[in-house]
Amino acid sequence: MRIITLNEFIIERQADFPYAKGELTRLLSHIGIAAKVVNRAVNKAGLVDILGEIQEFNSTGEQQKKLDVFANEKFINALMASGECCGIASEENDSIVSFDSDLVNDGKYVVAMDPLDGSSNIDVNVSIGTVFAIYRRVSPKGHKALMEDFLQEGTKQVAAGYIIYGSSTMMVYTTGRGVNGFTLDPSIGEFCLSHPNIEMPQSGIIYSINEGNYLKFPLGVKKYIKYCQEIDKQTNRPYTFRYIGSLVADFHRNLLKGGIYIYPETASNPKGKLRLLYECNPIAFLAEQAGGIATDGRANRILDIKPESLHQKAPFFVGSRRMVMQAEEFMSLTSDKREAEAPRNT
Ligand code: AHM
Ligand code: MG
Repeated sequence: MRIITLNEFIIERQADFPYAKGELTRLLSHIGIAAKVVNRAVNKAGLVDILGEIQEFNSTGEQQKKLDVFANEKFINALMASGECCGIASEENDSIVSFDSDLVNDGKYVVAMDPLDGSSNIDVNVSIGTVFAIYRRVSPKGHKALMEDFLQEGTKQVAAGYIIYGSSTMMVYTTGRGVNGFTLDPSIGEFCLSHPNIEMPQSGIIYSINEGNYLKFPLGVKKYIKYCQEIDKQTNRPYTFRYIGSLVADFHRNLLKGGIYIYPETASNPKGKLRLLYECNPIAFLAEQAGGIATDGRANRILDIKPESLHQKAPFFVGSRRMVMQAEEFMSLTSDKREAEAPRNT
């Protein structure tokens, strides 16, 4: 079988965009390089002094891990070196980072990212990931990137993807023409096409949600969870519960096997926990490109939400189309004040 490396693939795909000049190609391949550098650090994290916490706090006030900071630096450096990206927004930085040099001011893209998602899993050898969304800047070229370049709806993404540092390391991305996955072959140090044209099953048997928050969930979510647990041979229930606590890893599994991931609003977090710009939007773009859907649980498509601030959060329902629609139905038929008849089988 012919091996197709990530770089070969993105160069070949450039032909899909007749007016493309190779800028996005270069940007994606620099992301691939940073992914390899971070992967090396993740792999030997237990051996060197890179685990643990440092006394600094990120944009949302959480304590940063050393590996978060390391990954942030590596991705920023790679994006800057590509010359195609004029600024980044990262979970690890309070404000946008605008690169300021003649070379990068001409870059026509900005990148929003969570350099190391699933921070609570870093120290315990459980899968973590990097998530990124690429937007075309709206401010004029030749100047520093501005906030307005980042506050764009998810529908404006030109590319998005993630790297999962799991039992193997993979990069999965889309440029709006389907979703493709590449597995890092450590013997040659290259990402190789392993999952072409990924299609998410329309339905599945896996539900992923932090059930520890059950009491704080909206009634619709509580009822949906009970629905998942009911016995019904026709619809393969009870479903299987799987929750890693790394969005990338939970989504990756559901993408391949079929399933639903929910991080809803709760009483204490009325907007949920996940960040719209660099967690929900890229994952939603991938989900849609693979045939799935992503909503806020209130019938709003994630990709249509107009962001108002950099670290804005959104409730997130993502996964196999039929499962997300079913969960939406439970949400629409119940309100937190009144119990209503729950919908039955799809
Ligand atoms: P992080 O970016 O600080 O790691 O937080 C995001 C993570 C997601 O990867 C994961 O799905 C979720 O937070 C888990 O949150 P919880 O522990 O509340 O279930
Ligand atoms: Mg993080």
